Amino acid sequence: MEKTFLMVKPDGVQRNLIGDIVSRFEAKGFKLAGAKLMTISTELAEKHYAEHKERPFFGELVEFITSGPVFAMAWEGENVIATAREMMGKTNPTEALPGTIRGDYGMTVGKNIIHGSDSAESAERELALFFKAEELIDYMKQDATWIY
Ligand code: DAT
Ligand code: MG
Repeated sequence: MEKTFLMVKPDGVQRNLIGDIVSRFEAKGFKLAGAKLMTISTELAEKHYAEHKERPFFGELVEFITSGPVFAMAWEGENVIATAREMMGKTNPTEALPGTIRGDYGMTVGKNIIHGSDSAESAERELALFFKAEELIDYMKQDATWIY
């Protein structure tokens, strides 16, 4: 089953949104495969956001993501990568629709609450950056028969 990497950013943690965000993915029917509260080192932040290295906001982005604890998560389910991106809403919260996480809670692109992998390749790369293999739990949930 497909897995993605999601992360409540430092602003989401400070604004007490971990529970709400976890609830949304649980209620949708996705399965939590791993989670941890952690602080990101500059080195990890630079690796995670490597694709944006040349962008003018890269320095700010690394500073922000390392500025406080984040809640890193692995979620599993059919089409979870694309569906989680839809549930997050557009990168810029001013363009994100109501009902999405960024649309409901975000105000600026620099503090947009949540990260989510944008493709199968980035999901695999990011999950490996943030989780050891043994931190991703493979288990059955009874509700699967009522979801699929
Ligand atoms: P996403 O997080 O939706 O995948 P992205 O990968 O294009 O978006 O950018 C990564 C993060 O960088 C994004 O969540 C917030 C920040 N960012 C993107 N564009 C920005 C901009 N124009 N100014 C400031 N920060 C920006
Ligand atoms: Mg991205």
